[in-house]
Parts: sequence; structure tokens; C-alpha cells
Amino acid sequence: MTKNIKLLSWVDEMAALTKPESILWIDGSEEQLEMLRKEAMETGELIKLNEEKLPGCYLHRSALNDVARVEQRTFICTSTKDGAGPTNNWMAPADAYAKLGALFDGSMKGRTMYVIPYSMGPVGSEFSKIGIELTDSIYVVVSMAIMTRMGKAVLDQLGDGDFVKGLHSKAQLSEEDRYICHFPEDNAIWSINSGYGGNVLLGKKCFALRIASYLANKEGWMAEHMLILGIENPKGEVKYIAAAFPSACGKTNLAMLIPPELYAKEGYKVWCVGDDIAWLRQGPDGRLWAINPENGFFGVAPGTNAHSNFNALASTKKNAIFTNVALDTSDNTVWWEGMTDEKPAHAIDWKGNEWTPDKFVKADKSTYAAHPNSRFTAPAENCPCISSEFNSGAGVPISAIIFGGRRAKTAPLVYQSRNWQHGVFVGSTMASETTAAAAGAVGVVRRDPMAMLPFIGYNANDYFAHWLDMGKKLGDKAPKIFNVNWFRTDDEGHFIWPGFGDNMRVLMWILGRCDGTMDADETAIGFVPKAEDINLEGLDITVDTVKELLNVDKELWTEETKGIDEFYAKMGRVPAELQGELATLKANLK
Ligand code: GTP
Ligand code: SPV
Ligand code: MN
Repeated sequence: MTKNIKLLSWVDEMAALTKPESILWIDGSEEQLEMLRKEAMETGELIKLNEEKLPGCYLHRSALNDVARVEQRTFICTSTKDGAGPTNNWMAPADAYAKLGALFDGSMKGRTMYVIPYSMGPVGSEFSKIGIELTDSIYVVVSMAIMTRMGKAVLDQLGDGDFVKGLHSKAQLSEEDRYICHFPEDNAIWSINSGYGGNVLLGKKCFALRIASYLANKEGWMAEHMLILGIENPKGEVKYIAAAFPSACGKTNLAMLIPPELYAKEGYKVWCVGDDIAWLRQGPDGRLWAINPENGFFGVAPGTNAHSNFNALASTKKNAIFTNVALDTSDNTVWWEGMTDEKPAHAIDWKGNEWTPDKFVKADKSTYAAHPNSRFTAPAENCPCISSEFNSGAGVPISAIIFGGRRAKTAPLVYQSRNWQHGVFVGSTMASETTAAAAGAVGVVRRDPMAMLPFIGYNANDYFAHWLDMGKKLGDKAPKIFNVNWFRTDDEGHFIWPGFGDNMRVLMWILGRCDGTMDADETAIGFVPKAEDINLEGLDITVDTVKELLNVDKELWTEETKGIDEFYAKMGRVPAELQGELATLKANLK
């Protein structure tokens, strides 16, 4: 399929190491994928679902100990420790190659090695980059067929060019020997002993964020953990917004939101360009333009329902793969907590055990039928609100950048930074409660700068400096920067803001700020809306509640600056401009 000497010799070298029984080049054809699905059904790796209700859909169950990203076992292997910086685990490249080389040695014995050529971004776009993933997992092949543009067309586009070298083996799925290693200086990724999405679909977090952010710093663009959406007004004009929220904090939901009645009846529409990753660069007009490098959604299943996210649910109705959700045995379909109020009478839970509703205890997630980080892999083309620009190689121009996280207190519903530099400060100091998307404790507040803490592929101090540089390059054409928090809770721990589709009310204020039609009050932390300017038509929420949601509590924020002090101290060499912003914040709070 290719004459690319570098590619052919690298595949030979990796095959000599992993010793597969055979090698299969993935051409992307439906026949080949169908053959692989059949094989995976025979081994139980994939379970075929109800062909009438969920045509072309499959269920996959991962190993019980392999259900999320493993940040403790994820490494950036740069030649110096400073290259990886204070936020990453580091191994010297030679040590990592030696350690993982021993694990990869013979790891594909008796198995087939699949060679997957894939493009992040539309094939041939100026933004796009090509990767090759070698894997011994059919689940990875069929998932990459959804998540990326892949196959023969990509090899043709590659010619004798360069590519990101990704090597993955399930090996024995052993937890102690699980490693996700990135070699930014070699354009390479080695992942072993996992079968979970974020660890093994190497085009996603490993390439499109960790390797890409390293490249972006060198080449003057940005790779970010951001959704991209377009809001079309009744005149047919579309404004684009990019938003960075940590894992399981609402990107997929916001990206596909359905406008509330008050906007829908006026003719407003929302279009999804991407739900997880954005590659951004300055366009010929001086503005910041973005593409979504992916071709599908790897979305959180629990909580997704016809009301909370109709478009995401609709996207999963054909040619999708479900991972670690429950199997409803009455009709061979899938179910997860929060999909319907009524639970299935009988199901097989994500662990493969019999499950009935009487087993369910709300406070105990181990009794849930679906894993809290169960996911669907769905083609973007299934999404009812997919943007007409989704396949555009030129991308879309970004008017606003939004940061946000899960904060029970402190962060108001929305505020605007005073300028780009202040916005970078806001992003760099973001904090959020941890979620089930990564192994470890859930609900602990941690700093997660730009929602990129687990994904910055180089020194985070340099990453901040790069953000500042981008602002200087963009000048007055730079997007305005905002921060949102959908997750403020009352004293009983209930979310105060209705969220989901109603977040559009906040986006409308944001767009109003971008075109200069919306007023604001200046506070210590930036500009907040006048409560009356958040449209509450059709909601049973009072302006007073909104005032409460927008309140900037000086005591809490003074506490917050202490947390930021600590974080910046740990970071070591945060750019002086951001230190200056911190000093300004402290002065404002006095
Ligand atoms: P990753 O795929 O891990 O990057 O997650 P994501 O950022 O795309 O998050 P997603 O949209 O899948 O939402 C994760 C969880 O947050 C789900 O349980 C949602 O139901 C919940 N959620 C999303 N938006 C809102 C909101 O506006 N309000 C509230 N209260 N919950 C929300
Ligand atoms: C995330 O955790 O941010 C995800 C899922 O989008 S994963 O692909 O596992 O990273
Ligand atoms: Mn994500």
C-alpha cells in the first residue's frame, strides 16, 4: 500500500520487537472492517447489538482494572527533565525505550499486528497531520475507524512524508506494567498493557494533544482540549466559540446544545464543530482559526439522555461502539445510569454480571450497571447538529475562548477577562473537581490549567509563555477570553444553574460582549454580567438567584489566591506577566 521507506522499515523494526504472527495493513474499506468485527465477535471482544434499533452498533467491555486514563503511568520522555516540566511524569528516552522495549518484546506473539494510517484533521488540510498506529487490538482498529479519517487515502496523502509513530500492545493488560510514554523529540508514542480509549486510541490525547502541543509550541500554533461550536443568528451569521473544560466537565454537552425555546423561536441555531480537541492557528486575516482534528466523539455515556443531550444520544444510534455500558437483555440494546428514569428489568452490567434494579444503591457507584466513565464512540457525521464546516480544511474563525471547570463555590457562573494576558492568567489558574475520566479520587479540587494538566506535552511554564506569545501575534484580532462555571451548588449540594441547553443564555451574553452590545460590571476578577442581562425567559429562576451565581466573594477569592500562590510556586518559572496578573488580583481584592 505504500513505498514510504521510513514507514516500511519502522513497521519491520516494530514487528521484529513485538513478534506478531502476521501483519495487516488497514485500508479503511468497509469489507476489511467488517471482517475484523466478525473476528472480534467470535472472541467476545465485540458484542453485536440489536440491528433494528442500533444498526451497526457494538458493545465492548474492557478489563475491570482498565477503565480510564492513567495519569500516574503517563510519561513525557524528553531528553531533559525540564523539557517535561513540573506537571508531567518524566523518563529519559533511553530508559523508557529500554523499559518498554522489554515489555513489547514478543508482546504480539500469536496475534496480528494492525497498521493503521490515520489523519488528524481532514485529509490534505494545511492543519492536518498524519500518524500511524501499530496495534494488536481490533477494538482499537474499529474505534480509530470512527474517531479518525483513516486508511488508504491517508497513505496516499502521506507519500514519503513524516508521520507520528504510535506503537500499542494490549500485552497482558497488566496494571503494574501499564505505561503510556510520549517521545516528542522523536514524534513517537509507546503505549502498553491498556485497552482503554484515552490510553490506546493514540490519535486522540497522545497525539492530538501531547505530541501536538509540543509541535504547536515549536511551530507557532495551538493544540487545546477544547470543543468548538457555532451559534447562528436569525440573519444566518455564525459566530464560533472554543471552550476548554477538564475531562467529564461538559464539553460534549455544550458542543451539541439545543437552544432553549426563546432562542429557537427567533431562529437561533447551534452547530457542533468538535467536542474535545481543537487545533488553532492564525489565519491569513490575522484571526485565530480552529479545526477539530477528530472524526468522531468519544463521549461520556452516563447522564446522556434525550433531554440533557439529544444530539449526542442521536449520534450513537448507528455505527457506534459502546464501552463499559450495560446490556439490556430484553432487546439487546444498551443502558446507562441517567439514560432513562426507568431502569431495565434485567441487564448485564459493565463487568459482565447479571444485574437487576434492586441491586442499585444511588450512593454506591459500584452497584451501577454502567461504569461512571463508560463511553460511546460515535461518528461525527451522525450528529444532527454537525457543522457544515466540520470537514473544512480551513477551519472556523474563533470569536471567544471559554475556560471552565467544576467548582461548587468560588467561580461565578461567568466572567470575562480584561484582556488576553489576563485571560491567560485565568486559564492558567483554573481549578476543577476531579472526575471518573482518570483513575484516582473523584471530587478533589485540583489546578488544571487550560484543562490541559494531563495533556501538555512539554514544560507547562513554556506552555503559558506560548499562550502569551500567541496573544501578541493576534493583537486586537485575538478572541476575547471568558470563564464559566455551570456547577455552583447550594447548601444541600444541588446544582443551582440548570445547565445543559440553558447554558446558551450565558453564551449569548458572551457573544454580546464580543460584538460590544452587552454591558458588564467590573469586579476584582474581571467583568461579570449585570444579572438582568442573563435572559431567564422560560426558566423558574429569579434574578436574585443569578445575582448569587454571579457573586464574587472576596473571602473565597482571597483563599483562592493562596491556592494560586502555591500552584505558581510549584510551577517554578511562571512568566512574569502572569505573576503580575496575580499581584493585580490580590491588590483588587484588598
Ligand atoms: P470528556 O469526554 O471526558 O472530555 O468530557 P466532556 O468535557 O465532554 O464532558 P461531558 O459533556 O461528557 O459531560 C460530563 C458530565 O457532566 C456528564 O455527566 C454531564 O451530564 C455533566 N454535565 C455536562 N454539562 C452540564 C451542565 O451544564 N450542568 C451540569 N450540572 N452537568 C453537566
Ligand atoms: C478525557 O478524559 O478528556 C476524554 C476521554 O476525552 S479520553 O479519550 O480517555 O481522554
Ligand atoms: Mn476530553
